[in-house]
Amino acid sequence: MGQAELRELQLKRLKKSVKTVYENVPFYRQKFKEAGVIPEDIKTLEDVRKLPYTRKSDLRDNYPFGLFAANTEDIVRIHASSGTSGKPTVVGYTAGDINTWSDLIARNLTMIGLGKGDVFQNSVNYGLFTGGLGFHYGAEKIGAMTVPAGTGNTPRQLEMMIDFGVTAIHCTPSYALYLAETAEELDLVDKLALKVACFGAEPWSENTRKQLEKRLGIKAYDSYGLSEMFGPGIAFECPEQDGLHIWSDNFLVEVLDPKTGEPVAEGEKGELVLTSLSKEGFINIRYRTGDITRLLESECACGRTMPRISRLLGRADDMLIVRGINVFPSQIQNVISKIPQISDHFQLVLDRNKHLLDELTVEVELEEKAFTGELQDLKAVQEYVQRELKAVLNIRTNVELLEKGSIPRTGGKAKRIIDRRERL
Ligand code: DLL
Repeated sequence: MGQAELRELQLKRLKKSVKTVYENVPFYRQKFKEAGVIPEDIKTLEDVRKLPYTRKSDLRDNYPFGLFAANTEDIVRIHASSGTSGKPTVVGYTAGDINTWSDLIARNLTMIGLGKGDVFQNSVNYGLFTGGLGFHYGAEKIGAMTVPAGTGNTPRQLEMMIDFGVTAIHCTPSYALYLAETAEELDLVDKLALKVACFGAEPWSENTRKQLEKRLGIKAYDSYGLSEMFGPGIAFECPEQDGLHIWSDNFLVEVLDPKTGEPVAEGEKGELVLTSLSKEGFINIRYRTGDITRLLESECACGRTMPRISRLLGRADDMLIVRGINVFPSQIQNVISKIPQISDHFQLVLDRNKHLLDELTVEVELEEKAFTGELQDLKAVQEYVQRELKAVLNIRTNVELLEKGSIPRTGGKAKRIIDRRERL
């Protein structure tokens, strides 16, 4: 689609999205009122900047269905995010949304040469996580034989891949590394018929791409998405592997300075802010994704006219992704500050174990009068802290008790996070 035509379509869809949320979602109507804006103020695409932002906390505050723009009886599916703090963030889809989303995934898979005759193994979680059903419907739409493998039991996954003649796989890049390791151990690599893989949902580097392509004999493509905008399928690499095409007929793309909210200069990095243009169930206006990227200005050698973003360059906030679960250091701080046996100083150490899984160690300092009540020795205190953290984070952490004063103090900001994980 040419630029003029695309902009015309975007504006038409933007006006519709804005009008729908204004009429159907009290949260948006209130926010628009506070910002002094009404749907009729949107006359050009640039007018999107008059609209207020939406953040993850808005979804939580309106849990579960408060931001839905369609009647709940028209919602045919929900998904929820993997976040750990408080309530999950819930998103809803109408039948039309499921169709649009499947089309988007189909578009991505077609772009990398998949279609009828391919056998597509979907090795991600099929629960509330959007990666499972999202990819599944898209893979069926292109006519691929789709294997809903889910996660776990890696030798069995490899057996299926060989027996079914799997040509394409979708999983997280960290799981792909584990799959490769297991295939090598079992001497199965030569028996695989894999051509391509789609990896996403967490950061991974060019080095990992090269490594996985070599070890598995595949071409590996980066896939970006987030639950608040359908799930996977938002941006995807073409065979050029030079940035991800972002489907801006469905999402209005802004890249802003996370601190000032001003658009960054052409090609500079900033926070990706997205507005839904084609959704019905849950329409998100100027959503602050927290993801840092940049818009690639040059035209893509593949000839597609949709804009491209670079692979993700980090996060605007300090969210950590530990084994696929979003962890905020502030949550850990909250737990720690409530336990009298330990001081408020802490450090988070992230490592990758021999199975390439993330290990989070929370280093804390023992207070002088630590042993009280039932907690009479180091082990009891350690297990107590571990339990308290698990209750909030939903993941197991290692807890290391240190002598008071061991964690470095600085006049400025404390360095809370030591990430020893090699960039995947
Ligand atoms: O992770 C959707 C998805 C599923 C994408 C399968 C790709 C494949 P959430 O659980 O809501 O949704 O997490 C979204 O994960 O804001 C990014 O910070 C991060 N993320 C997603 N894709 C990538 C990627 C799914 N390719 C959050 N590279 C996003 C780096 C990614 N980070």
